[in-house]
Amino acid sequence: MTTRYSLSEIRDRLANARSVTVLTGAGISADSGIPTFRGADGLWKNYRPEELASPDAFARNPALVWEWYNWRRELIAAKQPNAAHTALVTLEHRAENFWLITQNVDGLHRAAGSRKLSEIHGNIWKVRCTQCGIVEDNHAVPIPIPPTCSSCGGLLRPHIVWFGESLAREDIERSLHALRSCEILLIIGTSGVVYPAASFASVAKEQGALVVEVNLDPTSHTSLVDASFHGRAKDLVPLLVPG
Ligand code: BV8
Ligand code: ZN
Repeated sequence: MTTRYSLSEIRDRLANARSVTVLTGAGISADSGIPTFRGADGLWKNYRPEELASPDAFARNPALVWEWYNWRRELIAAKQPNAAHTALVTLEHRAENFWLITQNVDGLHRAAGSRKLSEIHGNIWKVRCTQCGIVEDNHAVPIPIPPTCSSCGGLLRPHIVWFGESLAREDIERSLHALRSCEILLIIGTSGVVYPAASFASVAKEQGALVVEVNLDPTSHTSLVDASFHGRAKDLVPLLVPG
């Protein structure tokens, strides 16, 4: 653990902060049994991202991409939020200004009760029609392949931001507002590899926020943060935000 602040100092700062922003990645859901992207049990282990999480891959072979998402939907459907997700809901209710930016598409923050959030990479439980653009919730496990739009018959795709695709403008604007106005940015369970989310820590740092990281290992953020706590999110986040 490399930090200039003790865990209890950060806990007290979080308890008294008027405005808190949180950025999460796959590591917060690892404790719910969902594999991360780049770890030893990583989702990408058996595939290369460009093979599946890209518009070209989907154009080339939509059935293969849907098979991968069906496998993930089936895996996620059986998982529950963990104590770290729940602690962030407590923080959302406690802090006057709170916003959660998640890179995760698993929907566990929403399932835990988070409402002030941007799912900047989309949500695996939403589908979007490639023809008429309609976005719908879809919880079918498995979803029949190839899935078609109920209103126009067009091919449905996951409502997820793939590599090479831009994030939704309102998500970027809402995230930047939260990063530029927070007193504390808490970064939980992300390797800090994927842009533009990987640049969010410096946006907060530039305006003088206290930046705190919770991760199993050092990451690309570690050199920049004011406090870095190494351990499992489900163990550390409830210590930072006692119920
Ligand atoms: C875009 C959907 C504009 C798929 C995902 C510079 C600027 C802009 C873009 C780029 C740029 N450089 C490169 C790019 C392109 C690209 C990019 O960033 N590539 C990377 C690989 C270099 N970015 C994009 O394409 C983005 N689009 O910027 O639009 C544009 C348009 C055209 C051309 C250029 C730019 C879109 C990015 C979104 C991609 N979609 N997901 C799907 O999920 O099906 S990304 C994917 O990675 C997931 O969403 C995931 O959330 C995300 C980040 O990964 P992490 O969450 O950090 O997960 P990871 O496994 O890496 O790490 C887990 C961490 O948890 C580890 O640190 C581990 O130690 C820790 N951990 C594990 N267990 C625990 C734990 N911590 C605590 N407790 C535990 N128990
Ligand atoms: Zn349609």
